[in-house]
Amino acid sequence: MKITLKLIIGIYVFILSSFVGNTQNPVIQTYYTADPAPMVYDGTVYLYTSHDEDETVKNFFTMLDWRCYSSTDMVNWTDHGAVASLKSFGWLDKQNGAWAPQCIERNGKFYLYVPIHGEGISVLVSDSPTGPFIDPVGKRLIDSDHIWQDIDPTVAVDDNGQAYLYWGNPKLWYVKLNEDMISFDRNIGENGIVSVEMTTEAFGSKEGRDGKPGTTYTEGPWFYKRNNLYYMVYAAAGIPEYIAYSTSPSPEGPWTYKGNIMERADHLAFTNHSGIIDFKGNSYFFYHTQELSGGEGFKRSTSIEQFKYNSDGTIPLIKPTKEGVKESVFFINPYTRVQAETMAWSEGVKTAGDMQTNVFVTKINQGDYIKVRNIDFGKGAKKFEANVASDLSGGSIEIRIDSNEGQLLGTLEVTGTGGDKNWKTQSCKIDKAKGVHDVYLVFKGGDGELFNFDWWKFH
Ligand code: FUB
Repeated sequence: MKITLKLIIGIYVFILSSFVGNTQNPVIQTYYTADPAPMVYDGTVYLYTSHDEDETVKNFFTMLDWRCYSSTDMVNWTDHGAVASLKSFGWLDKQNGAWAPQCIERNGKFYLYVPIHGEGISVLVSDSPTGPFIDPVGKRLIDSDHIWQDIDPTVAVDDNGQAYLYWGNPKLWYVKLNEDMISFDRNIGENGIVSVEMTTEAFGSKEGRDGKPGTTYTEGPWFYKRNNLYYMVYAAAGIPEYIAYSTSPSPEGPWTYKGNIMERADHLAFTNHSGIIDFKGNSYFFYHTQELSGGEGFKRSTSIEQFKYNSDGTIPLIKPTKEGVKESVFFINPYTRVQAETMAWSEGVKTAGDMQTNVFVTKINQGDYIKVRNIDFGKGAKKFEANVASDLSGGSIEIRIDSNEGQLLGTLEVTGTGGDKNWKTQSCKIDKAKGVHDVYLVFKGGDGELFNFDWWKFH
């Protein structure tokens, strides 16, 4: 291996971060984000999530929209806002039920498959992974007679071009999608819908809710192919749920039960829901917990663990951790605009807007902060600039490195801009910063909300 300066700096940052104890999970702190569905596209991971509202209504899942985040390094996530919602469907008269989504790209179009609890599974389409998504069908996609069981769609396109959509709780069904991805082959199963045989060989054994012998399969399937083996990962034996999986030599089964991936634990929620990807040579397991401040069974948040497949393709038991992904696979360049809503961790703040209206950081109060990991200052930065908006007198941004109380490089005094959407770029000199650091933007000011924050850049 070539020993380069970057490699030495990387090892230094890694060792340092192990000492200061990087907490990376849950990966989004500004909203509750459940049912993670990662998609790798064009060197970027897009993370689609359902969204548990801050206020739970009638002690049940309160879920109105689907959110999207992206990352190129697996530690800093950029918020793209709510990319679709129940309102995306003109025919739908529903105030709740935006459950677990999955998005997939085909021929330059992005298909977002979503369940609406009690209304079955529908699809939205966009020219961009971050929307806007529109309804190409005008009604639900899966027109089954078991609409309440039609949740948790998962989609993959096989090497021969055949796309499969699996879903279901507590049974598992699939359709073979046509190339348009918004209709399916009606010549198989029952009007196109194939019911998977739920045997204990396929999905493990557990006593069913009716007291009769059943399988562990419960919901939240995640279907994919890797090295000629097909995987079905799912929430099992609920509730509380753990994550188990089965494999098959073909996309249509027969499936063989392979056991647990993530066991139950007190700090996990009563549901769990997973997604798995390979990205830049590493494998990542996405799941949800109730670990974010204020979290509980109806306020869940996405976490990620890196893992390695065993040599025979089996998946090891994965432990939920607070540290999550330890090493980033990319350093952030601070000399181009970085969106303020790109962060590895934050305290106190929220984001607002969407990709069409501009996403920004808001609800900034005294003492809140944003952490951005692994910023490569190279030979040195001397100036910091930020695009901000404040209808009051503003506040300030302390630019610190390696901890929220770490070395102070400089302070940007944010002055009023005449409106909380009246964006102005303001700047300050900083002490020269060199090498790779985690940057903490710490907000200071008086009572109440200080300003909105759109992007930043070093010079
Ligand atoms: O988020 C609502 C439901 O809870 C999902 O559809 C299930 O997979 C479970 O996570």
